[in-house]
Amino acid sequence: MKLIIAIVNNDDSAAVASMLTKEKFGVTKLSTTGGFLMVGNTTFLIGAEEKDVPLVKQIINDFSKTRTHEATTTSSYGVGLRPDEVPSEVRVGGATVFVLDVESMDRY
Ligand code: 2BA
Repeated sequence: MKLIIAIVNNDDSAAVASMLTKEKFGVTKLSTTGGFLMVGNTTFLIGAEEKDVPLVKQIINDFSKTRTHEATTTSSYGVGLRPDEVPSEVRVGGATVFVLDVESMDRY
């Protein structure tokens, strides 16, 4: 079994969750914040059999769009916009996906 951790743009999270659950995958959604831009994103935890990992990745890929986001030189410090700052565009996502081995999964 594998644990898929997928960080997805908030705007795509409803469609990703909907398609994954439609395909009968178990999904947990966490509200998270990117450490660089300090804006909200969504992290999915998905426990799946190894044979199903390509389908899970495909769904995430199909429903996660790449976007540009305005960042500032202080974005990475989480201190927000200052009046003298020059914003610049940062390319974000589709999705960032990790696949981990799972030793066991139990429901009590
Ligand atoms: P953020 O950390 O807010 O990063 C948003 C975007 O800013 C990134 O898009 C990337 O284009 C840029 N960026 C991030 N760190 C940077 C840095 N140190 N210098 C310059 N530009 C930087 P993505 O790569 O698509 O990442 C989207 C979100 O996925 C991230 O939001 C973070 O929440 C997560 N993420 C990405 N890589 C990760 C990793 N290796 N480990 C954990 N989470 C990760």
